[in-house]
Amino acid sequence: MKRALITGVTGQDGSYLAELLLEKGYKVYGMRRRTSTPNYENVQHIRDRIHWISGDLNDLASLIEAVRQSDPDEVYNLAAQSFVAASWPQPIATAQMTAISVTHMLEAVRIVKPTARFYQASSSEMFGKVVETPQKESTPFYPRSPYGVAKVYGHWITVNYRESFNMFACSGILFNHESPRRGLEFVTRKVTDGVARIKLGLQQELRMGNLDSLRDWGFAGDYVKAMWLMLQQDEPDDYVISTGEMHSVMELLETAFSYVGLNYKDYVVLDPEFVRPAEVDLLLGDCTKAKEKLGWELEVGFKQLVHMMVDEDMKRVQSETRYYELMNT
Ligand code: NDP
Ligand code: GDR
Repeated sequence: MKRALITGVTGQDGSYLAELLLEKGYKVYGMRRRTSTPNYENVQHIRDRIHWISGDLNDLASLIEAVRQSDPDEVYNLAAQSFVAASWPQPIATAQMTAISVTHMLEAVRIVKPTARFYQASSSEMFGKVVETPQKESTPFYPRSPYGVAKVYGHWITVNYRESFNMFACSGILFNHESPRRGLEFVTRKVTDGVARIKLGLQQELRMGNLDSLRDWGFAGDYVKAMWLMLQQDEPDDYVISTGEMHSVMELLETAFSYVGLNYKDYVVLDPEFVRPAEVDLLLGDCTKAKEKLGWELEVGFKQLVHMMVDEDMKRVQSETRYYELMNT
């Protein structure tokens, strides 16, 4: 039985990856940090099948202990401060959790189990300002946020450990991927949750930032398969994972609102609070290498993804409403 350690297992990607590895018969160790109010929402359905280890990215001793306890064949380093907008008001915390923490994790693996295969969650946000389009593994980085800068560090330190210590370390440069488990502050989920609340009469408007930005949005369930595939190859390498299609935030709004018979123009209010100090105008990935070398294929397209997320948010908001009505009768 193969053993895997996942950091960030309670997040969107961690939950899909844990499901995938459990299906494949892995013994899955999930590292989670201590919080005053633990949140297992994304992994509730598999909570009993995960071996839980307490640890924090900022605490190297706890990471060493996590690797020692799990004795992993594969380590998936997904934990990070992952919200780009929060990286301006919290640039130092972001550097610690998204950049330096990668060295912590690599050191823990190098010291305790250097033969373990290592996956680093890198990001299309590293491409930032458009230098070349579509963006591929060889496209130079030009990050536009403290988050993007931190991810560039995480990417290069992973490459450096591979080249310095001969570790099997891979960096997956993943473009935006979404799901009903996406955090509520990210744009797709903010929109699908807003659509559900507006449709059900619980909210009157949706306050948004830059509607012109273009993103290459895929489904998280498809993307975690690529993470696994990267660690099954003969040689470690870095891969772009994307759909090769891009859509604007405006198209996202149109797709989500029209699905429930509404016109987004009647509800969307532009709010400077959600406009970023520097924007990544356009992200479009070329994942030819992943298709050819990993045999990776995506299954869920943009429209299907948005509809899936609206459906799930409609169900969730309806059941929350019923619950509060019951509590108040
Ligand atoms: P989420 O924000 O959903 O999950 C982040 C996870 O990291 C959570 O489990 C969180 O725990 C954990 N975490 C945060 N800080 C710490 C800490 N100090 N110690 C231990 N755990 C911590 O992110 P996603 O699942 O969307 O993304 C996974 C990774 O992939 C991230 O590194 C992200 O930057 C990267 N990425 C994501 C993309 C996307 O489109 N989703 C695209 C490219 C890269 P808690 O539940 O306690 O908050
Ligand atoms: P992003 O995702 O920054 O690409 O990072 P996000 O969904 O936050 O923003 C996408 C685009 O939408 C624009 N936008 C808004 N965004 C939010 N959150 N809220 C709004 O109201 C709003 N209005 C417009 C943004 O300006 C931006 O252009 C995600 C994260 O998952 C990262 O961790 C990951 O590395 C990258 O994707 C790839």
